[in-house]
Amino acid sequence: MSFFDKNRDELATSGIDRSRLPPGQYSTGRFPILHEGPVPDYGDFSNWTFEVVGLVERPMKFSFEEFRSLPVTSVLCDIHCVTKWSKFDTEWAGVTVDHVADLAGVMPEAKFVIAHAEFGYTTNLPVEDLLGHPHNLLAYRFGGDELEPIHGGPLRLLVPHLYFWKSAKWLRALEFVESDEPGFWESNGYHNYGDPWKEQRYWGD
Ligand SMILES: Nc1nc2c(c(=O)[nH]1)N[C@H]1C(S)=C(S)[C@@H](COP(=O)(O)O)O[C@H]1N2
Ligand SMILES: [Mo]
Repeated sequence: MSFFDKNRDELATSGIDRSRLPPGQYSTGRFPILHEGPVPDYGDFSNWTFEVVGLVERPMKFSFEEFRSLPVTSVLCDIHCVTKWSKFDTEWAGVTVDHVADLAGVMPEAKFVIAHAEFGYTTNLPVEDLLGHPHNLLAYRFGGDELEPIHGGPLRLLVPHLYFWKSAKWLRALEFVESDEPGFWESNGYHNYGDPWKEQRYWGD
């Protein structure tokens, strides 16, 4: 029996319905670390900001303290990485994307969003995949603790219904735009959309 088949069977014994595992994935209890480039060091966060820009009625710029004073929501979700690991029942807390989008007032012309992270990392997704999904979070806590810098602290995007590369670590801005622009991995061979249930891993899948 292959590693993948065995892993899928083992899920049942841990009480997890195997239908929660997308095709070609295996479940892990670990939390692998995957990113391009260095981990930013923000010191006391006095220079850190988070912005909502582009096609919005009210562009937003939050300081660290301003962002942390927004209402906190907890999310329990499964995450799926294109490198084939999935992790079940991950616990996050932060501000819902919808809350911040409502503050900014996203214009109807906005069709896509570019998530901008530290050091120029970007990822793109359709507006309808960003807004109106209660699990989509601007996350700064994981498993009850402050999100570690190595996993994207002090702020990462969480879009659990797409492959995890869309969940940009060290998020600094959301930019609403009219036309799509492939982000970092999307320009380097990954699928433009990245639906784990359709195994949209690479261009052409
Ligand atoms: N800023 C930034 N965010 C990123 C990446 C990156 O290279 N830079 N890699 C993505 C990829 S490919 C994955 S699988 C996840 C990994 O998140 P983790 O290290 O917390 O598991 O982060 C995503 N977010
Ligand atoms: Mo990834």
